[in-house]
Amino acid sequence: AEGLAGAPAPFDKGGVKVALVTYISGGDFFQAYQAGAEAQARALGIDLRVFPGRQDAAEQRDQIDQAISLGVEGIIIDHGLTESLKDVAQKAVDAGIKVVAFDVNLENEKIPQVEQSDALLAKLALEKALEENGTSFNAGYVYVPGFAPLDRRNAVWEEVRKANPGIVEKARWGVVNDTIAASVSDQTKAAFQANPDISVVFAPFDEFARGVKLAVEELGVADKVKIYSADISTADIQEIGAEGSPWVATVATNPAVVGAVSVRAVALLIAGQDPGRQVVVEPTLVTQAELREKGIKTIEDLNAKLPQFGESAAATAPWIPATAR
Ligand code: SR1
Repeated sequence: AEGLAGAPAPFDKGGVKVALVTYISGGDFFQAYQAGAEAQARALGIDLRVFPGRQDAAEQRDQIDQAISLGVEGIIIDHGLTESLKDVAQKAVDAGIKVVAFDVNLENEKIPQVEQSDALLAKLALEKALEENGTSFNAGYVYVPGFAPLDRRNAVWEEVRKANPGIVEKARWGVVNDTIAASVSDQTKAAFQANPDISVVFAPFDEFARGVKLAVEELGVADKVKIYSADISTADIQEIGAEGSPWVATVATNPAVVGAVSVRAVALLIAGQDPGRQVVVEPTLVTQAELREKGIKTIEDLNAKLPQFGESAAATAPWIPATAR
């Protein structure tokens, strides 16, 4: 194994084993997150073992056990459900393994939380919705409780609704499975058939937004609906920017940057350094109008045109090499 010159132990010798245990492995966000984590791991000489989740809580628990048995020095737990993970996460901590959580609350003060400032993300998306639609409209809302980022975004949705009684939530739907966009599309059709007067949909996950867009286009009501979301990918940029697209704004980080930050956070812990209890990557509002005006077609274009999108100062140290985005 290649050591990293000038790095603290054990990175000076190389070959540090870290596990990335995911809950959701499909979809653009999670693929880009993993690619960013792998790039940062390579730059640090980390031997990163990826355990792909299949939206299966029991399998994810089992994978954390496998990582413990493998003798890893760090584990990144990426999403999942608190109740099914907190005891096995504690088992890893008790075994002396450094653990970082991305978007899952493991109720453990030894485990730093990486997040995208979900409260700010939801606030920026909903401010844009209010700016464009006023404070009275019939809304659809896509939400699945139990996922930390969605729960944090939901808290803001509830506050905004309370502050604006003219916003009527006509229907709520959502699912996290292995075909999220297709399933949400089917649910959206049923919701719109029962509530044809919905004009705004808050869908704070790009797989949700993609499903809603597909459904309203198939129903022929895309010109009467506006979708506000979270997340972005090159495929999303094309969907948002397309002629007549109802998907008008999203608030997002670059998921590859979040993956890199997660690896840096666990590397700091392994080196005996403190990444902080909350490791936050700030999101950016991206509108359909801006994508069209600036001719942004890909994530690389976004990195170039919005510099704050393509990098984060979270969990950095002079000995940690930056990675190409
Ligand atoms: C089911 S949770 C989905 C969210 O996780 C990440 O935070 C992404 O932003 C995505 O929206």
